[in-house]
Amino acid sequence: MMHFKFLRKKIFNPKKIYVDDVFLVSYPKSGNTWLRFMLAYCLHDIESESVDFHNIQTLIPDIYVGWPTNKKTRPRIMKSHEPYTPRYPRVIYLYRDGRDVIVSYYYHSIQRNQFDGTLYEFITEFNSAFGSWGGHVRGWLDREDITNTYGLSYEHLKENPFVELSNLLNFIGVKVSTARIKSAIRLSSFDNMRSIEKNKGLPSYLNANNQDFVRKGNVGGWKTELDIKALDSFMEQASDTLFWLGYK
Ligand code: PPS
Repeated sequence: MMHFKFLRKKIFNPKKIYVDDVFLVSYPKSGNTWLRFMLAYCLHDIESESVDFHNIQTLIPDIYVGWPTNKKTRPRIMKSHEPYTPRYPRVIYLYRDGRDVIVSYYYHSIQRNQFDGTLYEFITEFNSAFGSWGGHVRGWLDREDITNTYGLSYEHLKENPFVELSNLLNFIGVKVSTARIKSAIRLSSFDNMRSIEKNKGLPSYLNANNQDFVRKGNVGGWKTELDIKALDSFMEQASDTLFWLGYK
């Protein structure tokens, strides 16, 4: 039985790309929105009181929602889920433990009625428009010349956000004060983003039957979600990449 709807393949034709453009790339559900919020606070003077799920599209646009319209702000930073493409001049690649990603992606797909089976069935049957988790990570990070690519992990960001964000801003080539970085981290905490979601809501393209977008934000949540069969099946597909990235 087929448990998923075939999703339209998101082949994306970028408009004009500048040499200093930065693409914030990740496999779905790797924490991209959280990093977008932190970068938005660091790089933009936010006139309203907070970054929210509506104005983030103007600040750090998601390319599937719309190409940047603000021509003045450079470098531009844009969110993408594309599998490896040589067209992006500079890339921040955010990765997360594939076992947590697959659990998060499962709930995301269930909430959006893109899938209606079990987690095991999701792992064995789901056909993401962006390919497999392992293939995506290897495509972006396992290359000989990755000098234009800065890789960082969700787990390290959680563990040491100040150091990770400071290094990332160096890669982008912008100077941001310590106070501003600290406040970006605080304002983008899980609890704050959750209340922003509750108070200001989600745009329709993110809203999924009124389920939480800022869901759990756990490291290692997979341990209580994946049964042996589902875990074995995921490890069969992805253990080489998990171990290559240093996950246990
Ligand atoms: S998407 O739909 O691909 O853009 O999703 P993405 O933003 O990449 O990832 C969603 C997961 O990130 C969690 N999240 C956070 N974690 C930590 N801190 C903060 N502030 C935060 N905000 C969102 C979100 O809950 C999703 O993970 P899960 O495991 O489902 O909770």
